[in-house]
Amino acid sequence: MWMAGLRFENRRDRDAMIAKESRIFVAGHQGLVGSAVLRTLRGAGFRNLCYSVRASLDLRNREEVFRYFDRARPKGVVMCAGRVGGIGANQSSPVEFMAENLAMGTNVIEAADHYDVDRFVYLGSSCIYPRRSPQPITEDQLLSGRLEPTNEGYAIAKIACVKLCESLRLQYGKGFVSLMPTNLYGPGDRYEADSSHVIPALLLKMLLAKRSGQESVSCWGSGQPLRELLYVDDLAAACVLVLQHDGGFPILNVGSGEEVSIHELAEKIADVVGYYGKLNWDQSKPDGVKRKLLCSERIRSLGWRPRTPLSVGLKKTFQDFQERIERSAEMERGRERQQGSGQSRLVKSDDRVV
Ligand code: GFB
Repeated sequence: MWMAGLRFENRRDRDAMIAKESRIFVAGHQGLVGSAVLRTLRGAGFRNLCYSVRASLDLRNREEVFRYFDRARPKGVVMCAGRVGGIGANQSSPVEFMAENLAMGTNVIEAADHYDVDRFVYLGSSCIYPRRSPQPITEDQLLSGRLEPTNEGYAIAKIACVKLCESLRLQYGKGFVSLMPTNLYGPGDRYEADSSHVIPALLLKMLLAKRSGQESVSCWGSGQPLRELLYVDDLAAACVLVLQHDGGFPILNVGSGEEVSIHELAEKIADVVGYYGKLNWDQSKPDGVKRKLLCSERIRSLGWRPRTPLSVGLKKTFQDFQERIERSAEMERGRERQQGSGQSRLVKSDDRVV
């Protein structure tokens, strides 16, 4: 249970207002979450957004991060940057998942504290909870048991940053909040057969199999684990909500409440893709945690609700994937041009790339 008595004891930045004119730094704006946060902020009328491409700002480099904050002076930060990947990538590269996420997280949190931002939203993950947590998982189960081994490195980095945010809040009254999203999917994901999360990996494998007339697709594990899935724009709405309004909690779970077995999910994906071949379950691949359903009562008490059912979200995601494939040649040329100019393709005239 979070220490309710301390909640407003040190009240200061937590009461600060984040106006639509306030400058907001979206760290990791080209990723799945960051691009959704940028879209949602724009849709909500925020007009003073800033972000930077990796070529000009390496978040693993403390000096670069501090220099960036010194120039940009944001009032709010949404920290979406990180090394992310599915169960395969986590298992094969624990060093990179732990070290890079620790470096990026602590650099950005420390710089945000040093330059006195009013509101900081850190993105954690449901995998930071113990692997045998009672379900649905409440926020107070953090650090109450052993972690899931397939993503221990990533989880430890995230836990350190969540705790740093919480400590800044408790010790100095800072407006730092961590959101703990469940498994995410949506437009702008990364599509790689071996290192993506389950939805982009299966969309990719099934689309390729359909196009080449392949009779079967290899799915990982037993298909038995359950996953709660959340469309990324729904998470972005939660980020914007807590950016504007501090609800008084240091950690808030964000889940859809919609749980499916991986087996059922694979069938839904096959349906969306229109792939009618066989699904082979490769049990030499890991299942990961059996279940991780979040209790999202806290964020719901602030008025947030998930808006996108899985059936709708999967269709939108696949549509985005197909459009991206069709545009890929053009995008590749565009990316080369942007790298030349040091700017992101998401840059709009009223945003600043500082
Ligand atoms: O999405 P996923 O990699 O995330 O895997 P986790 C979810 C489930 O889908 C696992 C199964 O049981 C996989 O075995 N699966 C079936 C597949 N076919 C595939 C496939 O082709 N690719 C993938 N990737 N999975 C991650 C963590 O775990 O969750 C991260 O490793 C992060 O750290 C993320 O926290 C949210 O839920 O297992």
